[in-house]
Amino acid sequence: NETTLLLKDFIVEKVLNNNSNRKTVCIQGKFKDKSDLGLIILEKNAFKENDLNSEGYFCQDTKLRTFFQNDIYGNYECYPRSQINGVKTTIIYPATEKHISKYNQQEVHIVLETPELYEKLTLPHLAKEQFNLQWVYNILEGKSEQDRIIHNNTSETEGFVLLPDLKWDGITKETLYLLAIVRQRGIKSLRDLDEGHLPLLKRVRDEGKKKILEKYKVPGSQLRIYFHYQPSFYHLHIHFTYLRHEAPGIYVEKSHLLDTVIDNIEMMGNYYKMATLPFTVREMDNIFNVYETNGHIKRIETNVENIELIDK
Ligand code: M7G
Repeated sequence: NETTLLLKDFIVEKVLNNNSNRKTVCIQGKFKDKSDLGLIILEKNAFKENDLNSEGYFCQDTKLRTFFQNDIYGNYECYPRSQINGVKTTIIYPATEKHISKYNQQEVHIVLETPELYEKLTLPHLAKEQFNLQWVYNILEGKSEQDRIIHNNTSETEGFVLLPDLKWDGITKETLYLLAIVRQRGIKSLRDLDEGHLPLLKRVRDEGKKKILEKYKVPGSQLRIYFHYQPSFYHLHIHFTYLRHEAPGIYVEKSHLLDTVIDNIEMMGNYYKMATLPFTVREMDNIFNVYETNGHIKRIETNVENIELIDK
């Protein structure tokens, strides 16, 4: 499936999400002569401090278009040379319905998942429907992204791979984002963790911090190290982001700091088997239907008359 996809062959069908704050846009479309749907995610890059000099923005090739000049105030659009003006681009092809739903802007709700609801509703749903983990296995088995790996612990029980996340270019320190993927298979998420996993979790934390300090000169005290619940991919992995960077998905309703997780398990070995874990669901997700059918959540009525009634 390693065919080359060209942007010039992309036929836009729908803009799923256009976030002016994050300067990202997600577009659904088709590639010429291909029948499957594709997704393209474009993101304007953060400024690199290395580019703020006479070889970067302030070089001869930079063009300025003047909007206006008024007294001491000048307003322009700047066109730097193309190498520093790149747009981070992610292509997902072929994209499934689940990918499209993931990137669609839509109503979100919080569900309180008790251990009983996890067993009864979430788990059977996961067994039926989840994202394919092939990309994870490709990394662990040495088939993809091998040149990006920055640390590889090959122990069967405590081993993991540390590498730049898909969302990071691997260079710009300002937006540092790495992922630790554990080697052990079958640990689906935070929910599965217990005292048996403490050595693994501590190893990921300590070795991860050490490698990131060595390679990127970011100390452990400036790293946000966390799990997502629910994750998109049910093979245990841990996110490492730069504290200064407001990375996507660091919201309280989705993130659990690794240090807190370790501490909770140390106090109570089966903490995550007993805890009620909140998580967010979007109305387009199939799991929303599962929780809705069982009476745990209600869809927002978009009908204007209904909204007026609720307000009164
Ligand atoms: P998650 O918490 O399961 O889901 O994290 P999220 O996407 O809702 O955060 C999975 C993480 O893996 C995300 O941060 C993704 O950006 C990252 N990721 C996903 N894929 C398909 C890849 C990939 O192919 N390579 C790498 N390096 N990272 C990926």
